[in-house]
Amino acid sequence: MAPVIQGRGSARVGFTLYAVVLVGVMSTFLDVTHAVQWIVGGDAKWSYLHSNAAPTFYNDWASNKTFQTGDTLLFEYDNSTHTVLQLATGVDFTSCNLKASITKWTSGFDSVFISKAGTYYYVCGAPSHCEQGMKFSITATGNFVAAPPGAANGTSPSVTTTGHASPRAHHSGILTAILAVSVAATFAGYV
Ligand SMILES: [Cu+2]
Repeated sequence: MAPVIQGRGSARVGFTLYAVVLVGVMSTFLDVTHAVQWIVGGDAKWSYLHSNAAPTFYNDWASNKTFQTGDTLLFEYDNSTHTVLQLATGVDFTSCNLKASITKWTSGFDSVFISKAGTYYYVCGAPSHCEQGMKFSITATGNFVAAPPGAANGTSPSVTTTGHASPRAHHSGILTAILAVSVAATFAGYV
């Protein structure tokens, strides 16, 4: 009798280890392949109307999101009215010093790939738009991620997301579900 029970116990331990390893591998895989493409401003996109109505609109949009290296910012806008400037420093950002721009985009559909961890400052280059709130900063964390071919600044992206919810949170839910099922199966003795 004892050897049988011990055998079942070993199988359970083995299955649990297998489940833990599986979840770990999947976490790594998802982390690498599911960078987020954020549509700046969500449904409002990159628009003076929204910043003018609510000067903190873009700051608010960015402030509740987690940005990581490998993510992309997609600026969609009317390029007869707006541009996108990247500013170098927080001081220039705060004072809307447009002359301090280090990069400028003007296509109206600009994809900005985040390779390195750090804080990035973006503003509109149209007169008074930055002062009116068409500005935000992000802080990205993570290891260096080389821009994939065709994803250089200002080129069209191949994938879009709404930018409303983080796909990472979604995947965490899936992983949690897998782990829960694995643990449940183990305790139910389906091994
Ligand atoms: Cu503007």
